[in-house]
Parts: sequence; structure tokens; C-alpha cells
Amino acid sequence: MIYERGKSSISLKIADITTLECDCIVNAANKTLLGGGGVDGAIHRAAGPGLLQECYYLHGCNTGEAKITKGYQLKAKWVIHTVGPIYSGREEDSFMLQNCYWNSLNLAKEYSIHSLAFPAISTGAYGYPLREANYISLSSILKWLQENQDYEMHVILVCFNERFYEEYQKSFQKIVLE
Ligand code: AR6
Repeated sequence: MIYERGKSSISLKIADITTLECDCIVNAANKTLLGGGGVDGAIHRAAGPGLLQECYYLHGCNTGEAKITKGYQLKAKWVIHTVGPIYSGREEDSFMLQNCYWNSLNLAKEYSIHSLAFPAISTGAYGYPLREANYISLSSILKWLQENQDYEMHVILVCFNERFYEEYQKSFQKIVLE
């Protein structure tokens, strides 16, 4: 656990996100929402074909926005699909990445979801530098939790390996010290 206040918490976990038993997992998808590689591919494989069928009816998703489906064969009841920015080094990248976390949390609240696991959106195929991305995601999540203090929300940040875990811890220290 790296943060706990009132009804909310943030924890870090080294895991394959598809194995988690929480209300909802977030998918780092592309604009088509019709599957891909990385975490997107893993989620579709683990959820089974029902997920892709439901995704067809969503008609894609813009960068920074989020859409929800059921979890099918996953342990998680729901999947929120969000589309991170393809890293370009421009200022709008960070705005889009913040939106991914913010809009996913808003959508989760709408569906009465109380535990939500995020992968490190955009840090794989989309090339976002890990340190910058972690700082943006943590700041955005902390701001959301502070603005929604009346709502119980447990956020799990899923790290694919130890390097991600260490980088998240460093980013958190930096934010706390600011
Ligand atoms: N569990 C947790 N984290 C994972 C898993 C997993 N099973 N698999 C990968 N990661 P990426 P993006 C981490 O490339 O950068 C897809 O093709 C991985 O180490 O999955 O947002 C989509 O369809 C990395 O840190 O997503 C899009 O076209 C993070 O998840 C595109 O990739 C995100 O890596 C999206 O690119």
C-alpha cells in the first residue's frame, strides 16, 4: 500500500492484470477497441470471445476516453477500455494520459465499482517514458481520490516487473515531497 486515506487507497502489485480478483480491470486499448498486442491482447485472450463481440458494438474510442464492458471469463466483473496517447513528446500527451485515468475512474464510479486495477497505460507499444507516465498517472489518481472522498475506491497499479514497481515508488515519493 502506498497511499491510504479515508475510504480510498492506492496499492502497487507486480502481477499479470488478467489474474486479478477485483471489481474491474482497465485495458490499455487502441482506438478500434478490437484487440491488439500487449495488455490488450492478454485481456482479450483471458476474457474469451464474448469480450470482442461486445467491443464491436462500442464503435471505437477516442484517445483519453473510456468505455466499459463485462469481464466475461476474467475474475474481474468489468473491463474499462481506455486509449492512451502515442508518445510524441508534446504537451498534449500528458493531458491525454491524465484523461485516461480520470475518465476511467469516473466511469468506474458510475458503475459502483470499488476496486480498479490499472496497467501502466501507454508505456509499452505507445512509447511513453515510464517515469513521466507514472508521475502523471499517480498525480491524476490522487487528485481524483481527493475530489471524490465520499466514495470508496481502491486503486491497484499493476506493474509488469520490478522496474515498474520501483519507478512507481519513486514517483510517489516525489509527489509526496512536493
Ligand atoms: N498485465 C499487466 N501489465 C501488462 C501486461 C499484463 N498482462 N501486459 C503488458 N503489460 P501496452 P500501450 C504492461 O503495449 O503502450 C496494444 O496493442 C506493459 O509492460 O500493452 O498503451 C493496444 O491494442 C506496459 O507497461 O499498451 C494498442 O494498440 C503496459 O502494460 C497499444 O498496444 C502497457 O503496454 C497500446 O499501447
